[in-house]
Amino acid sequence: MTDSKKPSELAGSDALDRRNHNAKTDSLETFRSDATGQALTTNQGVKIADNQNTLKAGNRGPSLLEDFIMREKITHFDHERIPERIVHARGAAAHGVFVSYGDHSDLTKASFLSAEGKETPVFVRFSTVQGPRGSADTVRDVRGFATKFYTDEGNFDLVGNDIPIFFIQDAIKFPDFVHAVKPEAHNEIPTGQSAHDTFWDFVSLTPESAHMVLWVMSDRGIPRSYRSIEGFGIHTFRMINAEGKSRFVKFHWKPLAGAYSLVWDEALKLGGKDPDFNRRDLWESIESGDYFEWEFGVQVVEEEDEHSFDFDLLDPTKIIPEEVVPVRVLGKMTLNRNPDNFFAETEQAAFHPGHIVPGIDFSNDPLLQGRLFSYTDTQLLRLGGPNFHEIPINRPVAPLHNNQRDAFHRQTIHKGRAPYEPNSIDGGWPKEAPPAASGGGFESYPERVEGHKIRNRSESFGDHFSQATLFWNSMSAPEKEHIIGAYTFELGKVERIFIRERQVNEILANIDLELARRVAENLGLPAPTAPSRPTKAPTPAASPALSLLNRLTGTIRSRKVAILVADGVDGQAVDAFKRKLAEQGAMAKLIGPSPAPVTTADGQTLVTDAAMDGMPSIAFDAVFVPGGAQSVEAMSGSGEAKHYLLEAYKHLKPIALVGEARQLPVALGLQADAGLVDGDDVAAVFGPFAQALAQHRIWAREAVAKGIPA
Ligand code: HDE
Repeated sequence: MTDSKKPSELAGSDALDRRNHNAKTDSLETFRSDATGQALTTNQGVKIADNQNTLKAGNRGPSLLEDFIMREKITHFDHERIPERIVHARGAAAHGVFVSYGDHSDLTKASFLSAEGKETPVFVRFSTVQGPRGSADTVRDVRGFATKFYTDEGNFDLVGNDIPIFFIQDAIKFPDFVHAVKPEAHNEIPTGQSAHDTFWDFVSLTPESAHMVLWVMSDRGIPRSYRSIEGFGIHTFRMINAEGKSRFVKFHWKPLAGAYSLVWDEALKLGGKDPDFNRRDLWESIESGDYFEWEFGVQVVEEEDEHSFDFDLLDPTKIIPEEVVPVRVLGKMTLNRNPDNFFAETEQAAFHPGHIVPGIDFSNDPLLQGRLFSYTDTQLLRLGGPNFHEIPINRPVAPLHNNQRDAFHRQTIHKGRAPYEPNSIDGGWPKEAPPAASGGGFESYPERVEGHKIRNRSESFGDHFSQATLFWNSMSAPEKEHIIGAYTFELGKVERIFIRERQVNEILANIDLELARRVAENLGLPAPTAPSRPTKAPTPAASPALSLLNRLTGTIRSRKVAILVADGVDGQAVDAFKRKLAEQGAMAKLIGPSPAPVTTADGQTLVTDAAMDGMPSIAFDAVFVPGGAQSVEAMSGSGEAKHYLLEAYKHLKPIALVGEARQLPVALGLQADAGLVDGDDVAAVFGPFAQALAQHRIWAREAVAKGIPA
């Protein structure tokens, strides 16, 4: 019998052991509550004898106001919801650990980067931007990637995204942008999507958004997994070492799993069939010990090189191509523990780009400067007052003492008598800590600043298109096709034709005329023949690091494979394939015609993980169909099974078939290619199958289907 584990079994002792082991860096232990073996009580600690019935005047009589137990319970329930985040409402999070690869004190005096092997606990929340808390995970959108490092010098929050630039250059435009991308004001449609008039109205009137919108229309807008996104701090920050030497840095997270995405049709279907697709993947992977990992790095620019680029380092709509300034890798983050409680941890987590530690500082990026105001302000409403830093998930592990007092939900009980500084009554404590090479107080970098008080945008922020052209030039042929498809889909949903036209003529034509022409033709609009304003060729002309096809690892680690089984299946082939996948760190699920177990050709019972309609092919990276005459015959006659394979094929996934299953592609009219691997047995197919899977998709198949260049 195959030893496949159902997800429910993952909550067993293995997962618990792992969780306990990974909790060694847990700073929240004293706040966690375990009710095992405990009596049910009120919030006042009074034990409750009857949790089924309200206190009544007689068996059939009215309820009594004096029932403090019922009133307390209902009142608490009535107040269970807090305002959701105005952006990034939909999210999922995990705990983990950051390990420094070395002593990086030449760059920064931040202690979490000061020694090889130094461990710092982290909490990371991933999110989409537009949709509300209950919206689908796989919509086309930017993904938030917010990391809280609980360093021994205080919390450092890196509140980034999976795209290295932003829609706007100045914080004052953020409410406009968000109002435009949120659902339409009159009918609150569409949920979680940018494919509507107000979004395209705004961005077509806002050329600085051109670069970012192009990224969102690329495959980056529909990541396959949180594990497969890159992360970016976007703004230029500073790192400062113990000698006070400051350098500009851009923060990067590089996924060790590689970066790869869904195809659009999959993303749409997953929105309905599994709206929790990304959060489920995060949760289940961690429970099964398959952790999410990233390397953390920085692009470093010397202060004297600030003006040596053809864009402004303070402009958040620009990248520094990695070929120009390579990423210096500083350490590794592993997410290895799921939260115990979604609300207490994920929902109450309060991130803030202004949470920095000595050795890190801001630049004057006007978007960042505005964010430094917004994040505290938003928590005041969302978390009900200025004591949100006392909520367990937000507490630093570093000691915290000051004279801030009182306000809603204060938890600390201060023993001192003199909540002011200076004081002599409490011996002057707590006292200022002067800056020091390490362990001292925070000191802002003494940047020289002078200027007139003006509302203006620097001219150096004026080129909105050349880096969009750079991104377009850097895409592979399939990626370009997907971008054209995405603009066509989204603009096709825009009702006002003049908005479609403006996006094509005044934005796309300035990025690339071929892109503009293809989208115009798809929309039935006249194709522009010239840019609407003078454009500048990008330097470099292309950046290979931008193409997802160059971000694959060449392995099949963490990939998920559906094994289709029915009564009479060749159980040995199932076992052999699963073993080979496990050897390479990939995961298999057994998918049957129904949730019931199936019987193998040699009479064994095979417990399945799900039925075909419960775990459709869109939940997997590839499909394997073992032989077994009876099993294959059942599949040949089943619409569900045929659809499973056709859909996997349509989504460009590798399909391996052995034994009798070799007849299925012919029966389904599937054209042979490098991703359709068949053979006599598992040994014959596994090699080419794994090779195809490591390429993520069979792009040539799409090219053939659409009659486009591969
Ligand atoms: Fe945010 N952003 N943002 N943002 N942002 C919020 O803070 C804001 C921006 C980002 O998982 C809010 O706690 C302004 C850029 C992430 O909890 C709010 C501006 C980047 C998250 C806010 C920006 C981000 C937020 C809403 C323009 C990438 C989710 C709830 C100046 C570097 C964090 C909250 C989490 C959340 C304001 C632009 C990333 C309203 C004013 C650029 C990942 O404070």
